[in-house]
Amino acid sequence: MKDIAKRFPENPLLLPKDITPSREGFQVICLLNPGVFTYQGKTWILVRVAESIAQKEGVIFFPVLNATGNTEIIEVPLNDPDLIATDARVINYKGLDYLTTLSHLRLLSSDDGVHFTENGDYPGLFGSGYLESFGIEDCRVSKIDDTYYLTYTGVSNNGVAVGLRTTKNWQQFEHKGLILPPHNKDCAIFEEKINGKYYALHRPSSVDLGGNYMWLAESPDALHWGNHQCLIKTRQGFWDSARVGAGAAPIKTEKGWLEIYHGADIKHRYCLGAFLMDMDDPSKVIARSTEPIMVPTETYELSGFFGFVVFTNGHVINGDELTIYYGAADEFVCGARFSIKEILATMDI
Ligand code: MAN
Repeated sequence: MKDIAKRFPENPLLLPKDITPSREGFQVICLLNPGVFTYQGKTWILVRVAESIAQKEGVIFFPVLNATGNTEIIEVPLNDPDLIATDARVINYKGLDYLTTLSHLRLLSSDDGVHFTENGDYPGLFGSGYLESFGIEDCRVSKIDDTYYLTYTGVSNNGVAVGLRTTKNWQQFEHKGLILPPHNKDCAIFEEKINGKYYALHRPSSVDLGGNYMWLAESPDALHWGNHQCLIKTRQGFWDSARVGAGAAPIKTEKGWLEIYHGADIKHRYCLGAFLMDMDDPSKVIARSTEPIMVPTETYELSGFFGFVVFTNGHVINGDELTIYYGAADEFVCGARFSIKEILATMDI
């Protein structure tokens, strides 16, 4: 299927081998889903680094952080009847879920938006505390005034939830704890207050009634969130029939707030789409794309750690040009450009 993304010819921009593991004995398995921001004239990505240790035949190892912040390795024989390992990302052992990899976030910067390098002055961000013992993932970065708000997925055996850290200089961070309890992820804070309030998109999951829908919340201080409203649902028979979740912060356009989001179907194919919210009242959805604006089509999107995935949670805007950075096949970092006008033209406004 043809889409309207103009992929970088240099894709994939980053592969797991381009990053040094966080500690000896670890291997980087995936580099994915970067948050994006500009700082000191450069483009920065806060990339999710998913690590594990070298696997041995007949055994599965999975790393978790313990209470002191050190890594522990859990080892289970593959033929253990209490082990269910059918998804590359998650396993179930003795009735409990674990992740096959442990993620942290790494800062890389670039002058041209294509070639990214790490700089020792900006260390990585790691899970901390018992609510992040399975790592931190998929960070959205929103800048409001001179503060960067980092909303990320904190994972532990207590559930999958949204954590917040803030920074002004990318060297000192304030840990604000969980702002949305499990099960919740894909949280993006609007980069401007609307009528004096902060707004955020987020994705709680409700398995019995409801589903994996996108919600809107408001807050007086970006810490305490309330007045939750259900905004965007999955659509049966569509490319976004199983789950939907916000990308990065909404983009302010003449027509309203434009959000690029991911939608997955029951076969776990992840595409990107868009919807538009009213400028003064984002709980009003004005339009939504019927067809995806980006579909996994390239080899690096179709095959990798978890194939058939394009997933974005970071972008840079320059006039009409939207540059998204995205995780391809849950393994590589890639880039693509769009015209904002062209995205808006795909929607019935
Ligand atoms: C899903 C996937 C994984 C992720 C877990 C926890 O299974 O998105 O990549 O690690 O959720 O967030």
